[in-house]
Amino acid sequence: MTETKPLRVGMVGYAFMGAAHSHAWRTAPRFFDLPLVPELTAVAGRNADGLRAAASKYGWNSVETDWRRLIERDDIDLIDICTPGNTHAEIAIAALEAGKHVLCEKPLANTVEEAEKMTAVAQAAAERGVLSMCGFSYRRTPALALAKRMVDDGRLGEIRHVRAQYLQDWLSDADAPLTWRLDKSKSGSGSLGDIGAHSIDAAQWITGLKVTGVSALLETFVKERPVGGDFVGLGGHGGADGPRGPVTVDDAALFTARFESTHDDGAAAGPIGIFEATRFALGRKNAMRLELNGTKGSISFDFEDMNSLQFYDAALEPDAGFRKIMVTEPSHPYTANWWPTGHGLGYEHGFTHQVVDLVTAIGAGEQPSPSFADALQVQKVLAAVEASADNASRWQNV
Ligand code: SOE
Repeated sequence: MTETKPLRVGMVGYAFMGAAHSHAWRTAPRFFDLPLVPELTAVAGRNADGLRAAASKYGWNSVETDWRRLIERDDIDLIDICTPGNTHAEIAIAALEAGKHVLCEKPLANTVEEAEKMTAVAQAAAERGVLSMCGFSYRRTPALALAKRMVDDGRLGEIRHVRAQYLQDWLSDADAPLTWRLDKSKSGSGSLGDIGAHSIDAAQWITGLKVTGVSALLETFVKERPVGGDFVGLGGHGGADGPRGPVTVDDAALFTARFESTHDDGAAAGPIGIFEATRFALGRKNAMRLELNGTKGSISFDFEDMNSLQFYDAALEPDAGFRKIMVTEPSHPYTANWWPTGHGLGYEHGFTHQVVDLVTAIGAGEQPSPSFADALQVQKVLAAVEASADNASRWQNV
């Protein structure tokens, strides 16, 4: 019995995404047969006490208070970047140039320029067998992976409409404190890049079509927030009368989009889309929703009911209505490795499936998906949305 080689991971950052990724690195080899066995070799962060606590809680073998040490160490094969967007380019480029595979959280970067540089370095590294992926984890939700399978199998026919909403409400309280997600120099944008990016990637991936143009509207409802306060989850509550700092990103993003056509001769237009991303949809906690309407059928997904997919099949009698598919059958994506039919999965499983697909691709020496080039396309859409919102003409080609 040959010993399976380890894949020694060095993770940068240990907050929410660090926790989700740690869980995924530990769990993936326990439920899936992988060509390499992930090892939680080291976690890096700036605060030594917080870092040691996280290493102990999530099971990392060692700590580094400077991420550059992870790049220098020869006992690390892959760098997992779970830090704010303004750090992605420097870390990913250094890691790839040092011959380490990279998993980088979304969005890939804070600007198209950074994303282009990262993509060029990643493509050169891939020729040396050094591979990379961007962490658009919702692709690994079984119901969305099933939607992709159904579109690819022609069950919806030609797609006419894409309707994507990503609704959260953790900033509805005007006194929720100023965090890095509200500082453009760190996050790049607000709801647009943090959650809208997921909708853009999922829509492009499932339809197989790129966005070619947008017309957008961005809004910042609360212009200043408390500098400190009790941070709870992503938001929390700061003092109403303490010092306040400026919010420099969007609170909500709305945009229409055109997708490329499947007809090279331009005989028919591609799908048209409408996107909404906000953290002010009071009562909506993590409602990542996607509906596609095609010529043969429609699908509708809501992450707040993530183990099911609504499907309307035009081939059935018109009054058949939408059917609720419980995406828990062994024939569905990823589900055979977990529980018997009907028992369902959670948010964290998307990250575990992301590790499964990444490690499987690395083991096979194949380009993982989404690549940095796929993530660059999302970055171009984000930039076009911002340019359109800033531009009176409102229409921006991507
Ligand atoms: C916050 O909006 C957030 O944590 C995003 O940053 C994640 O990408 C998403 O999976 C959940 O919500």
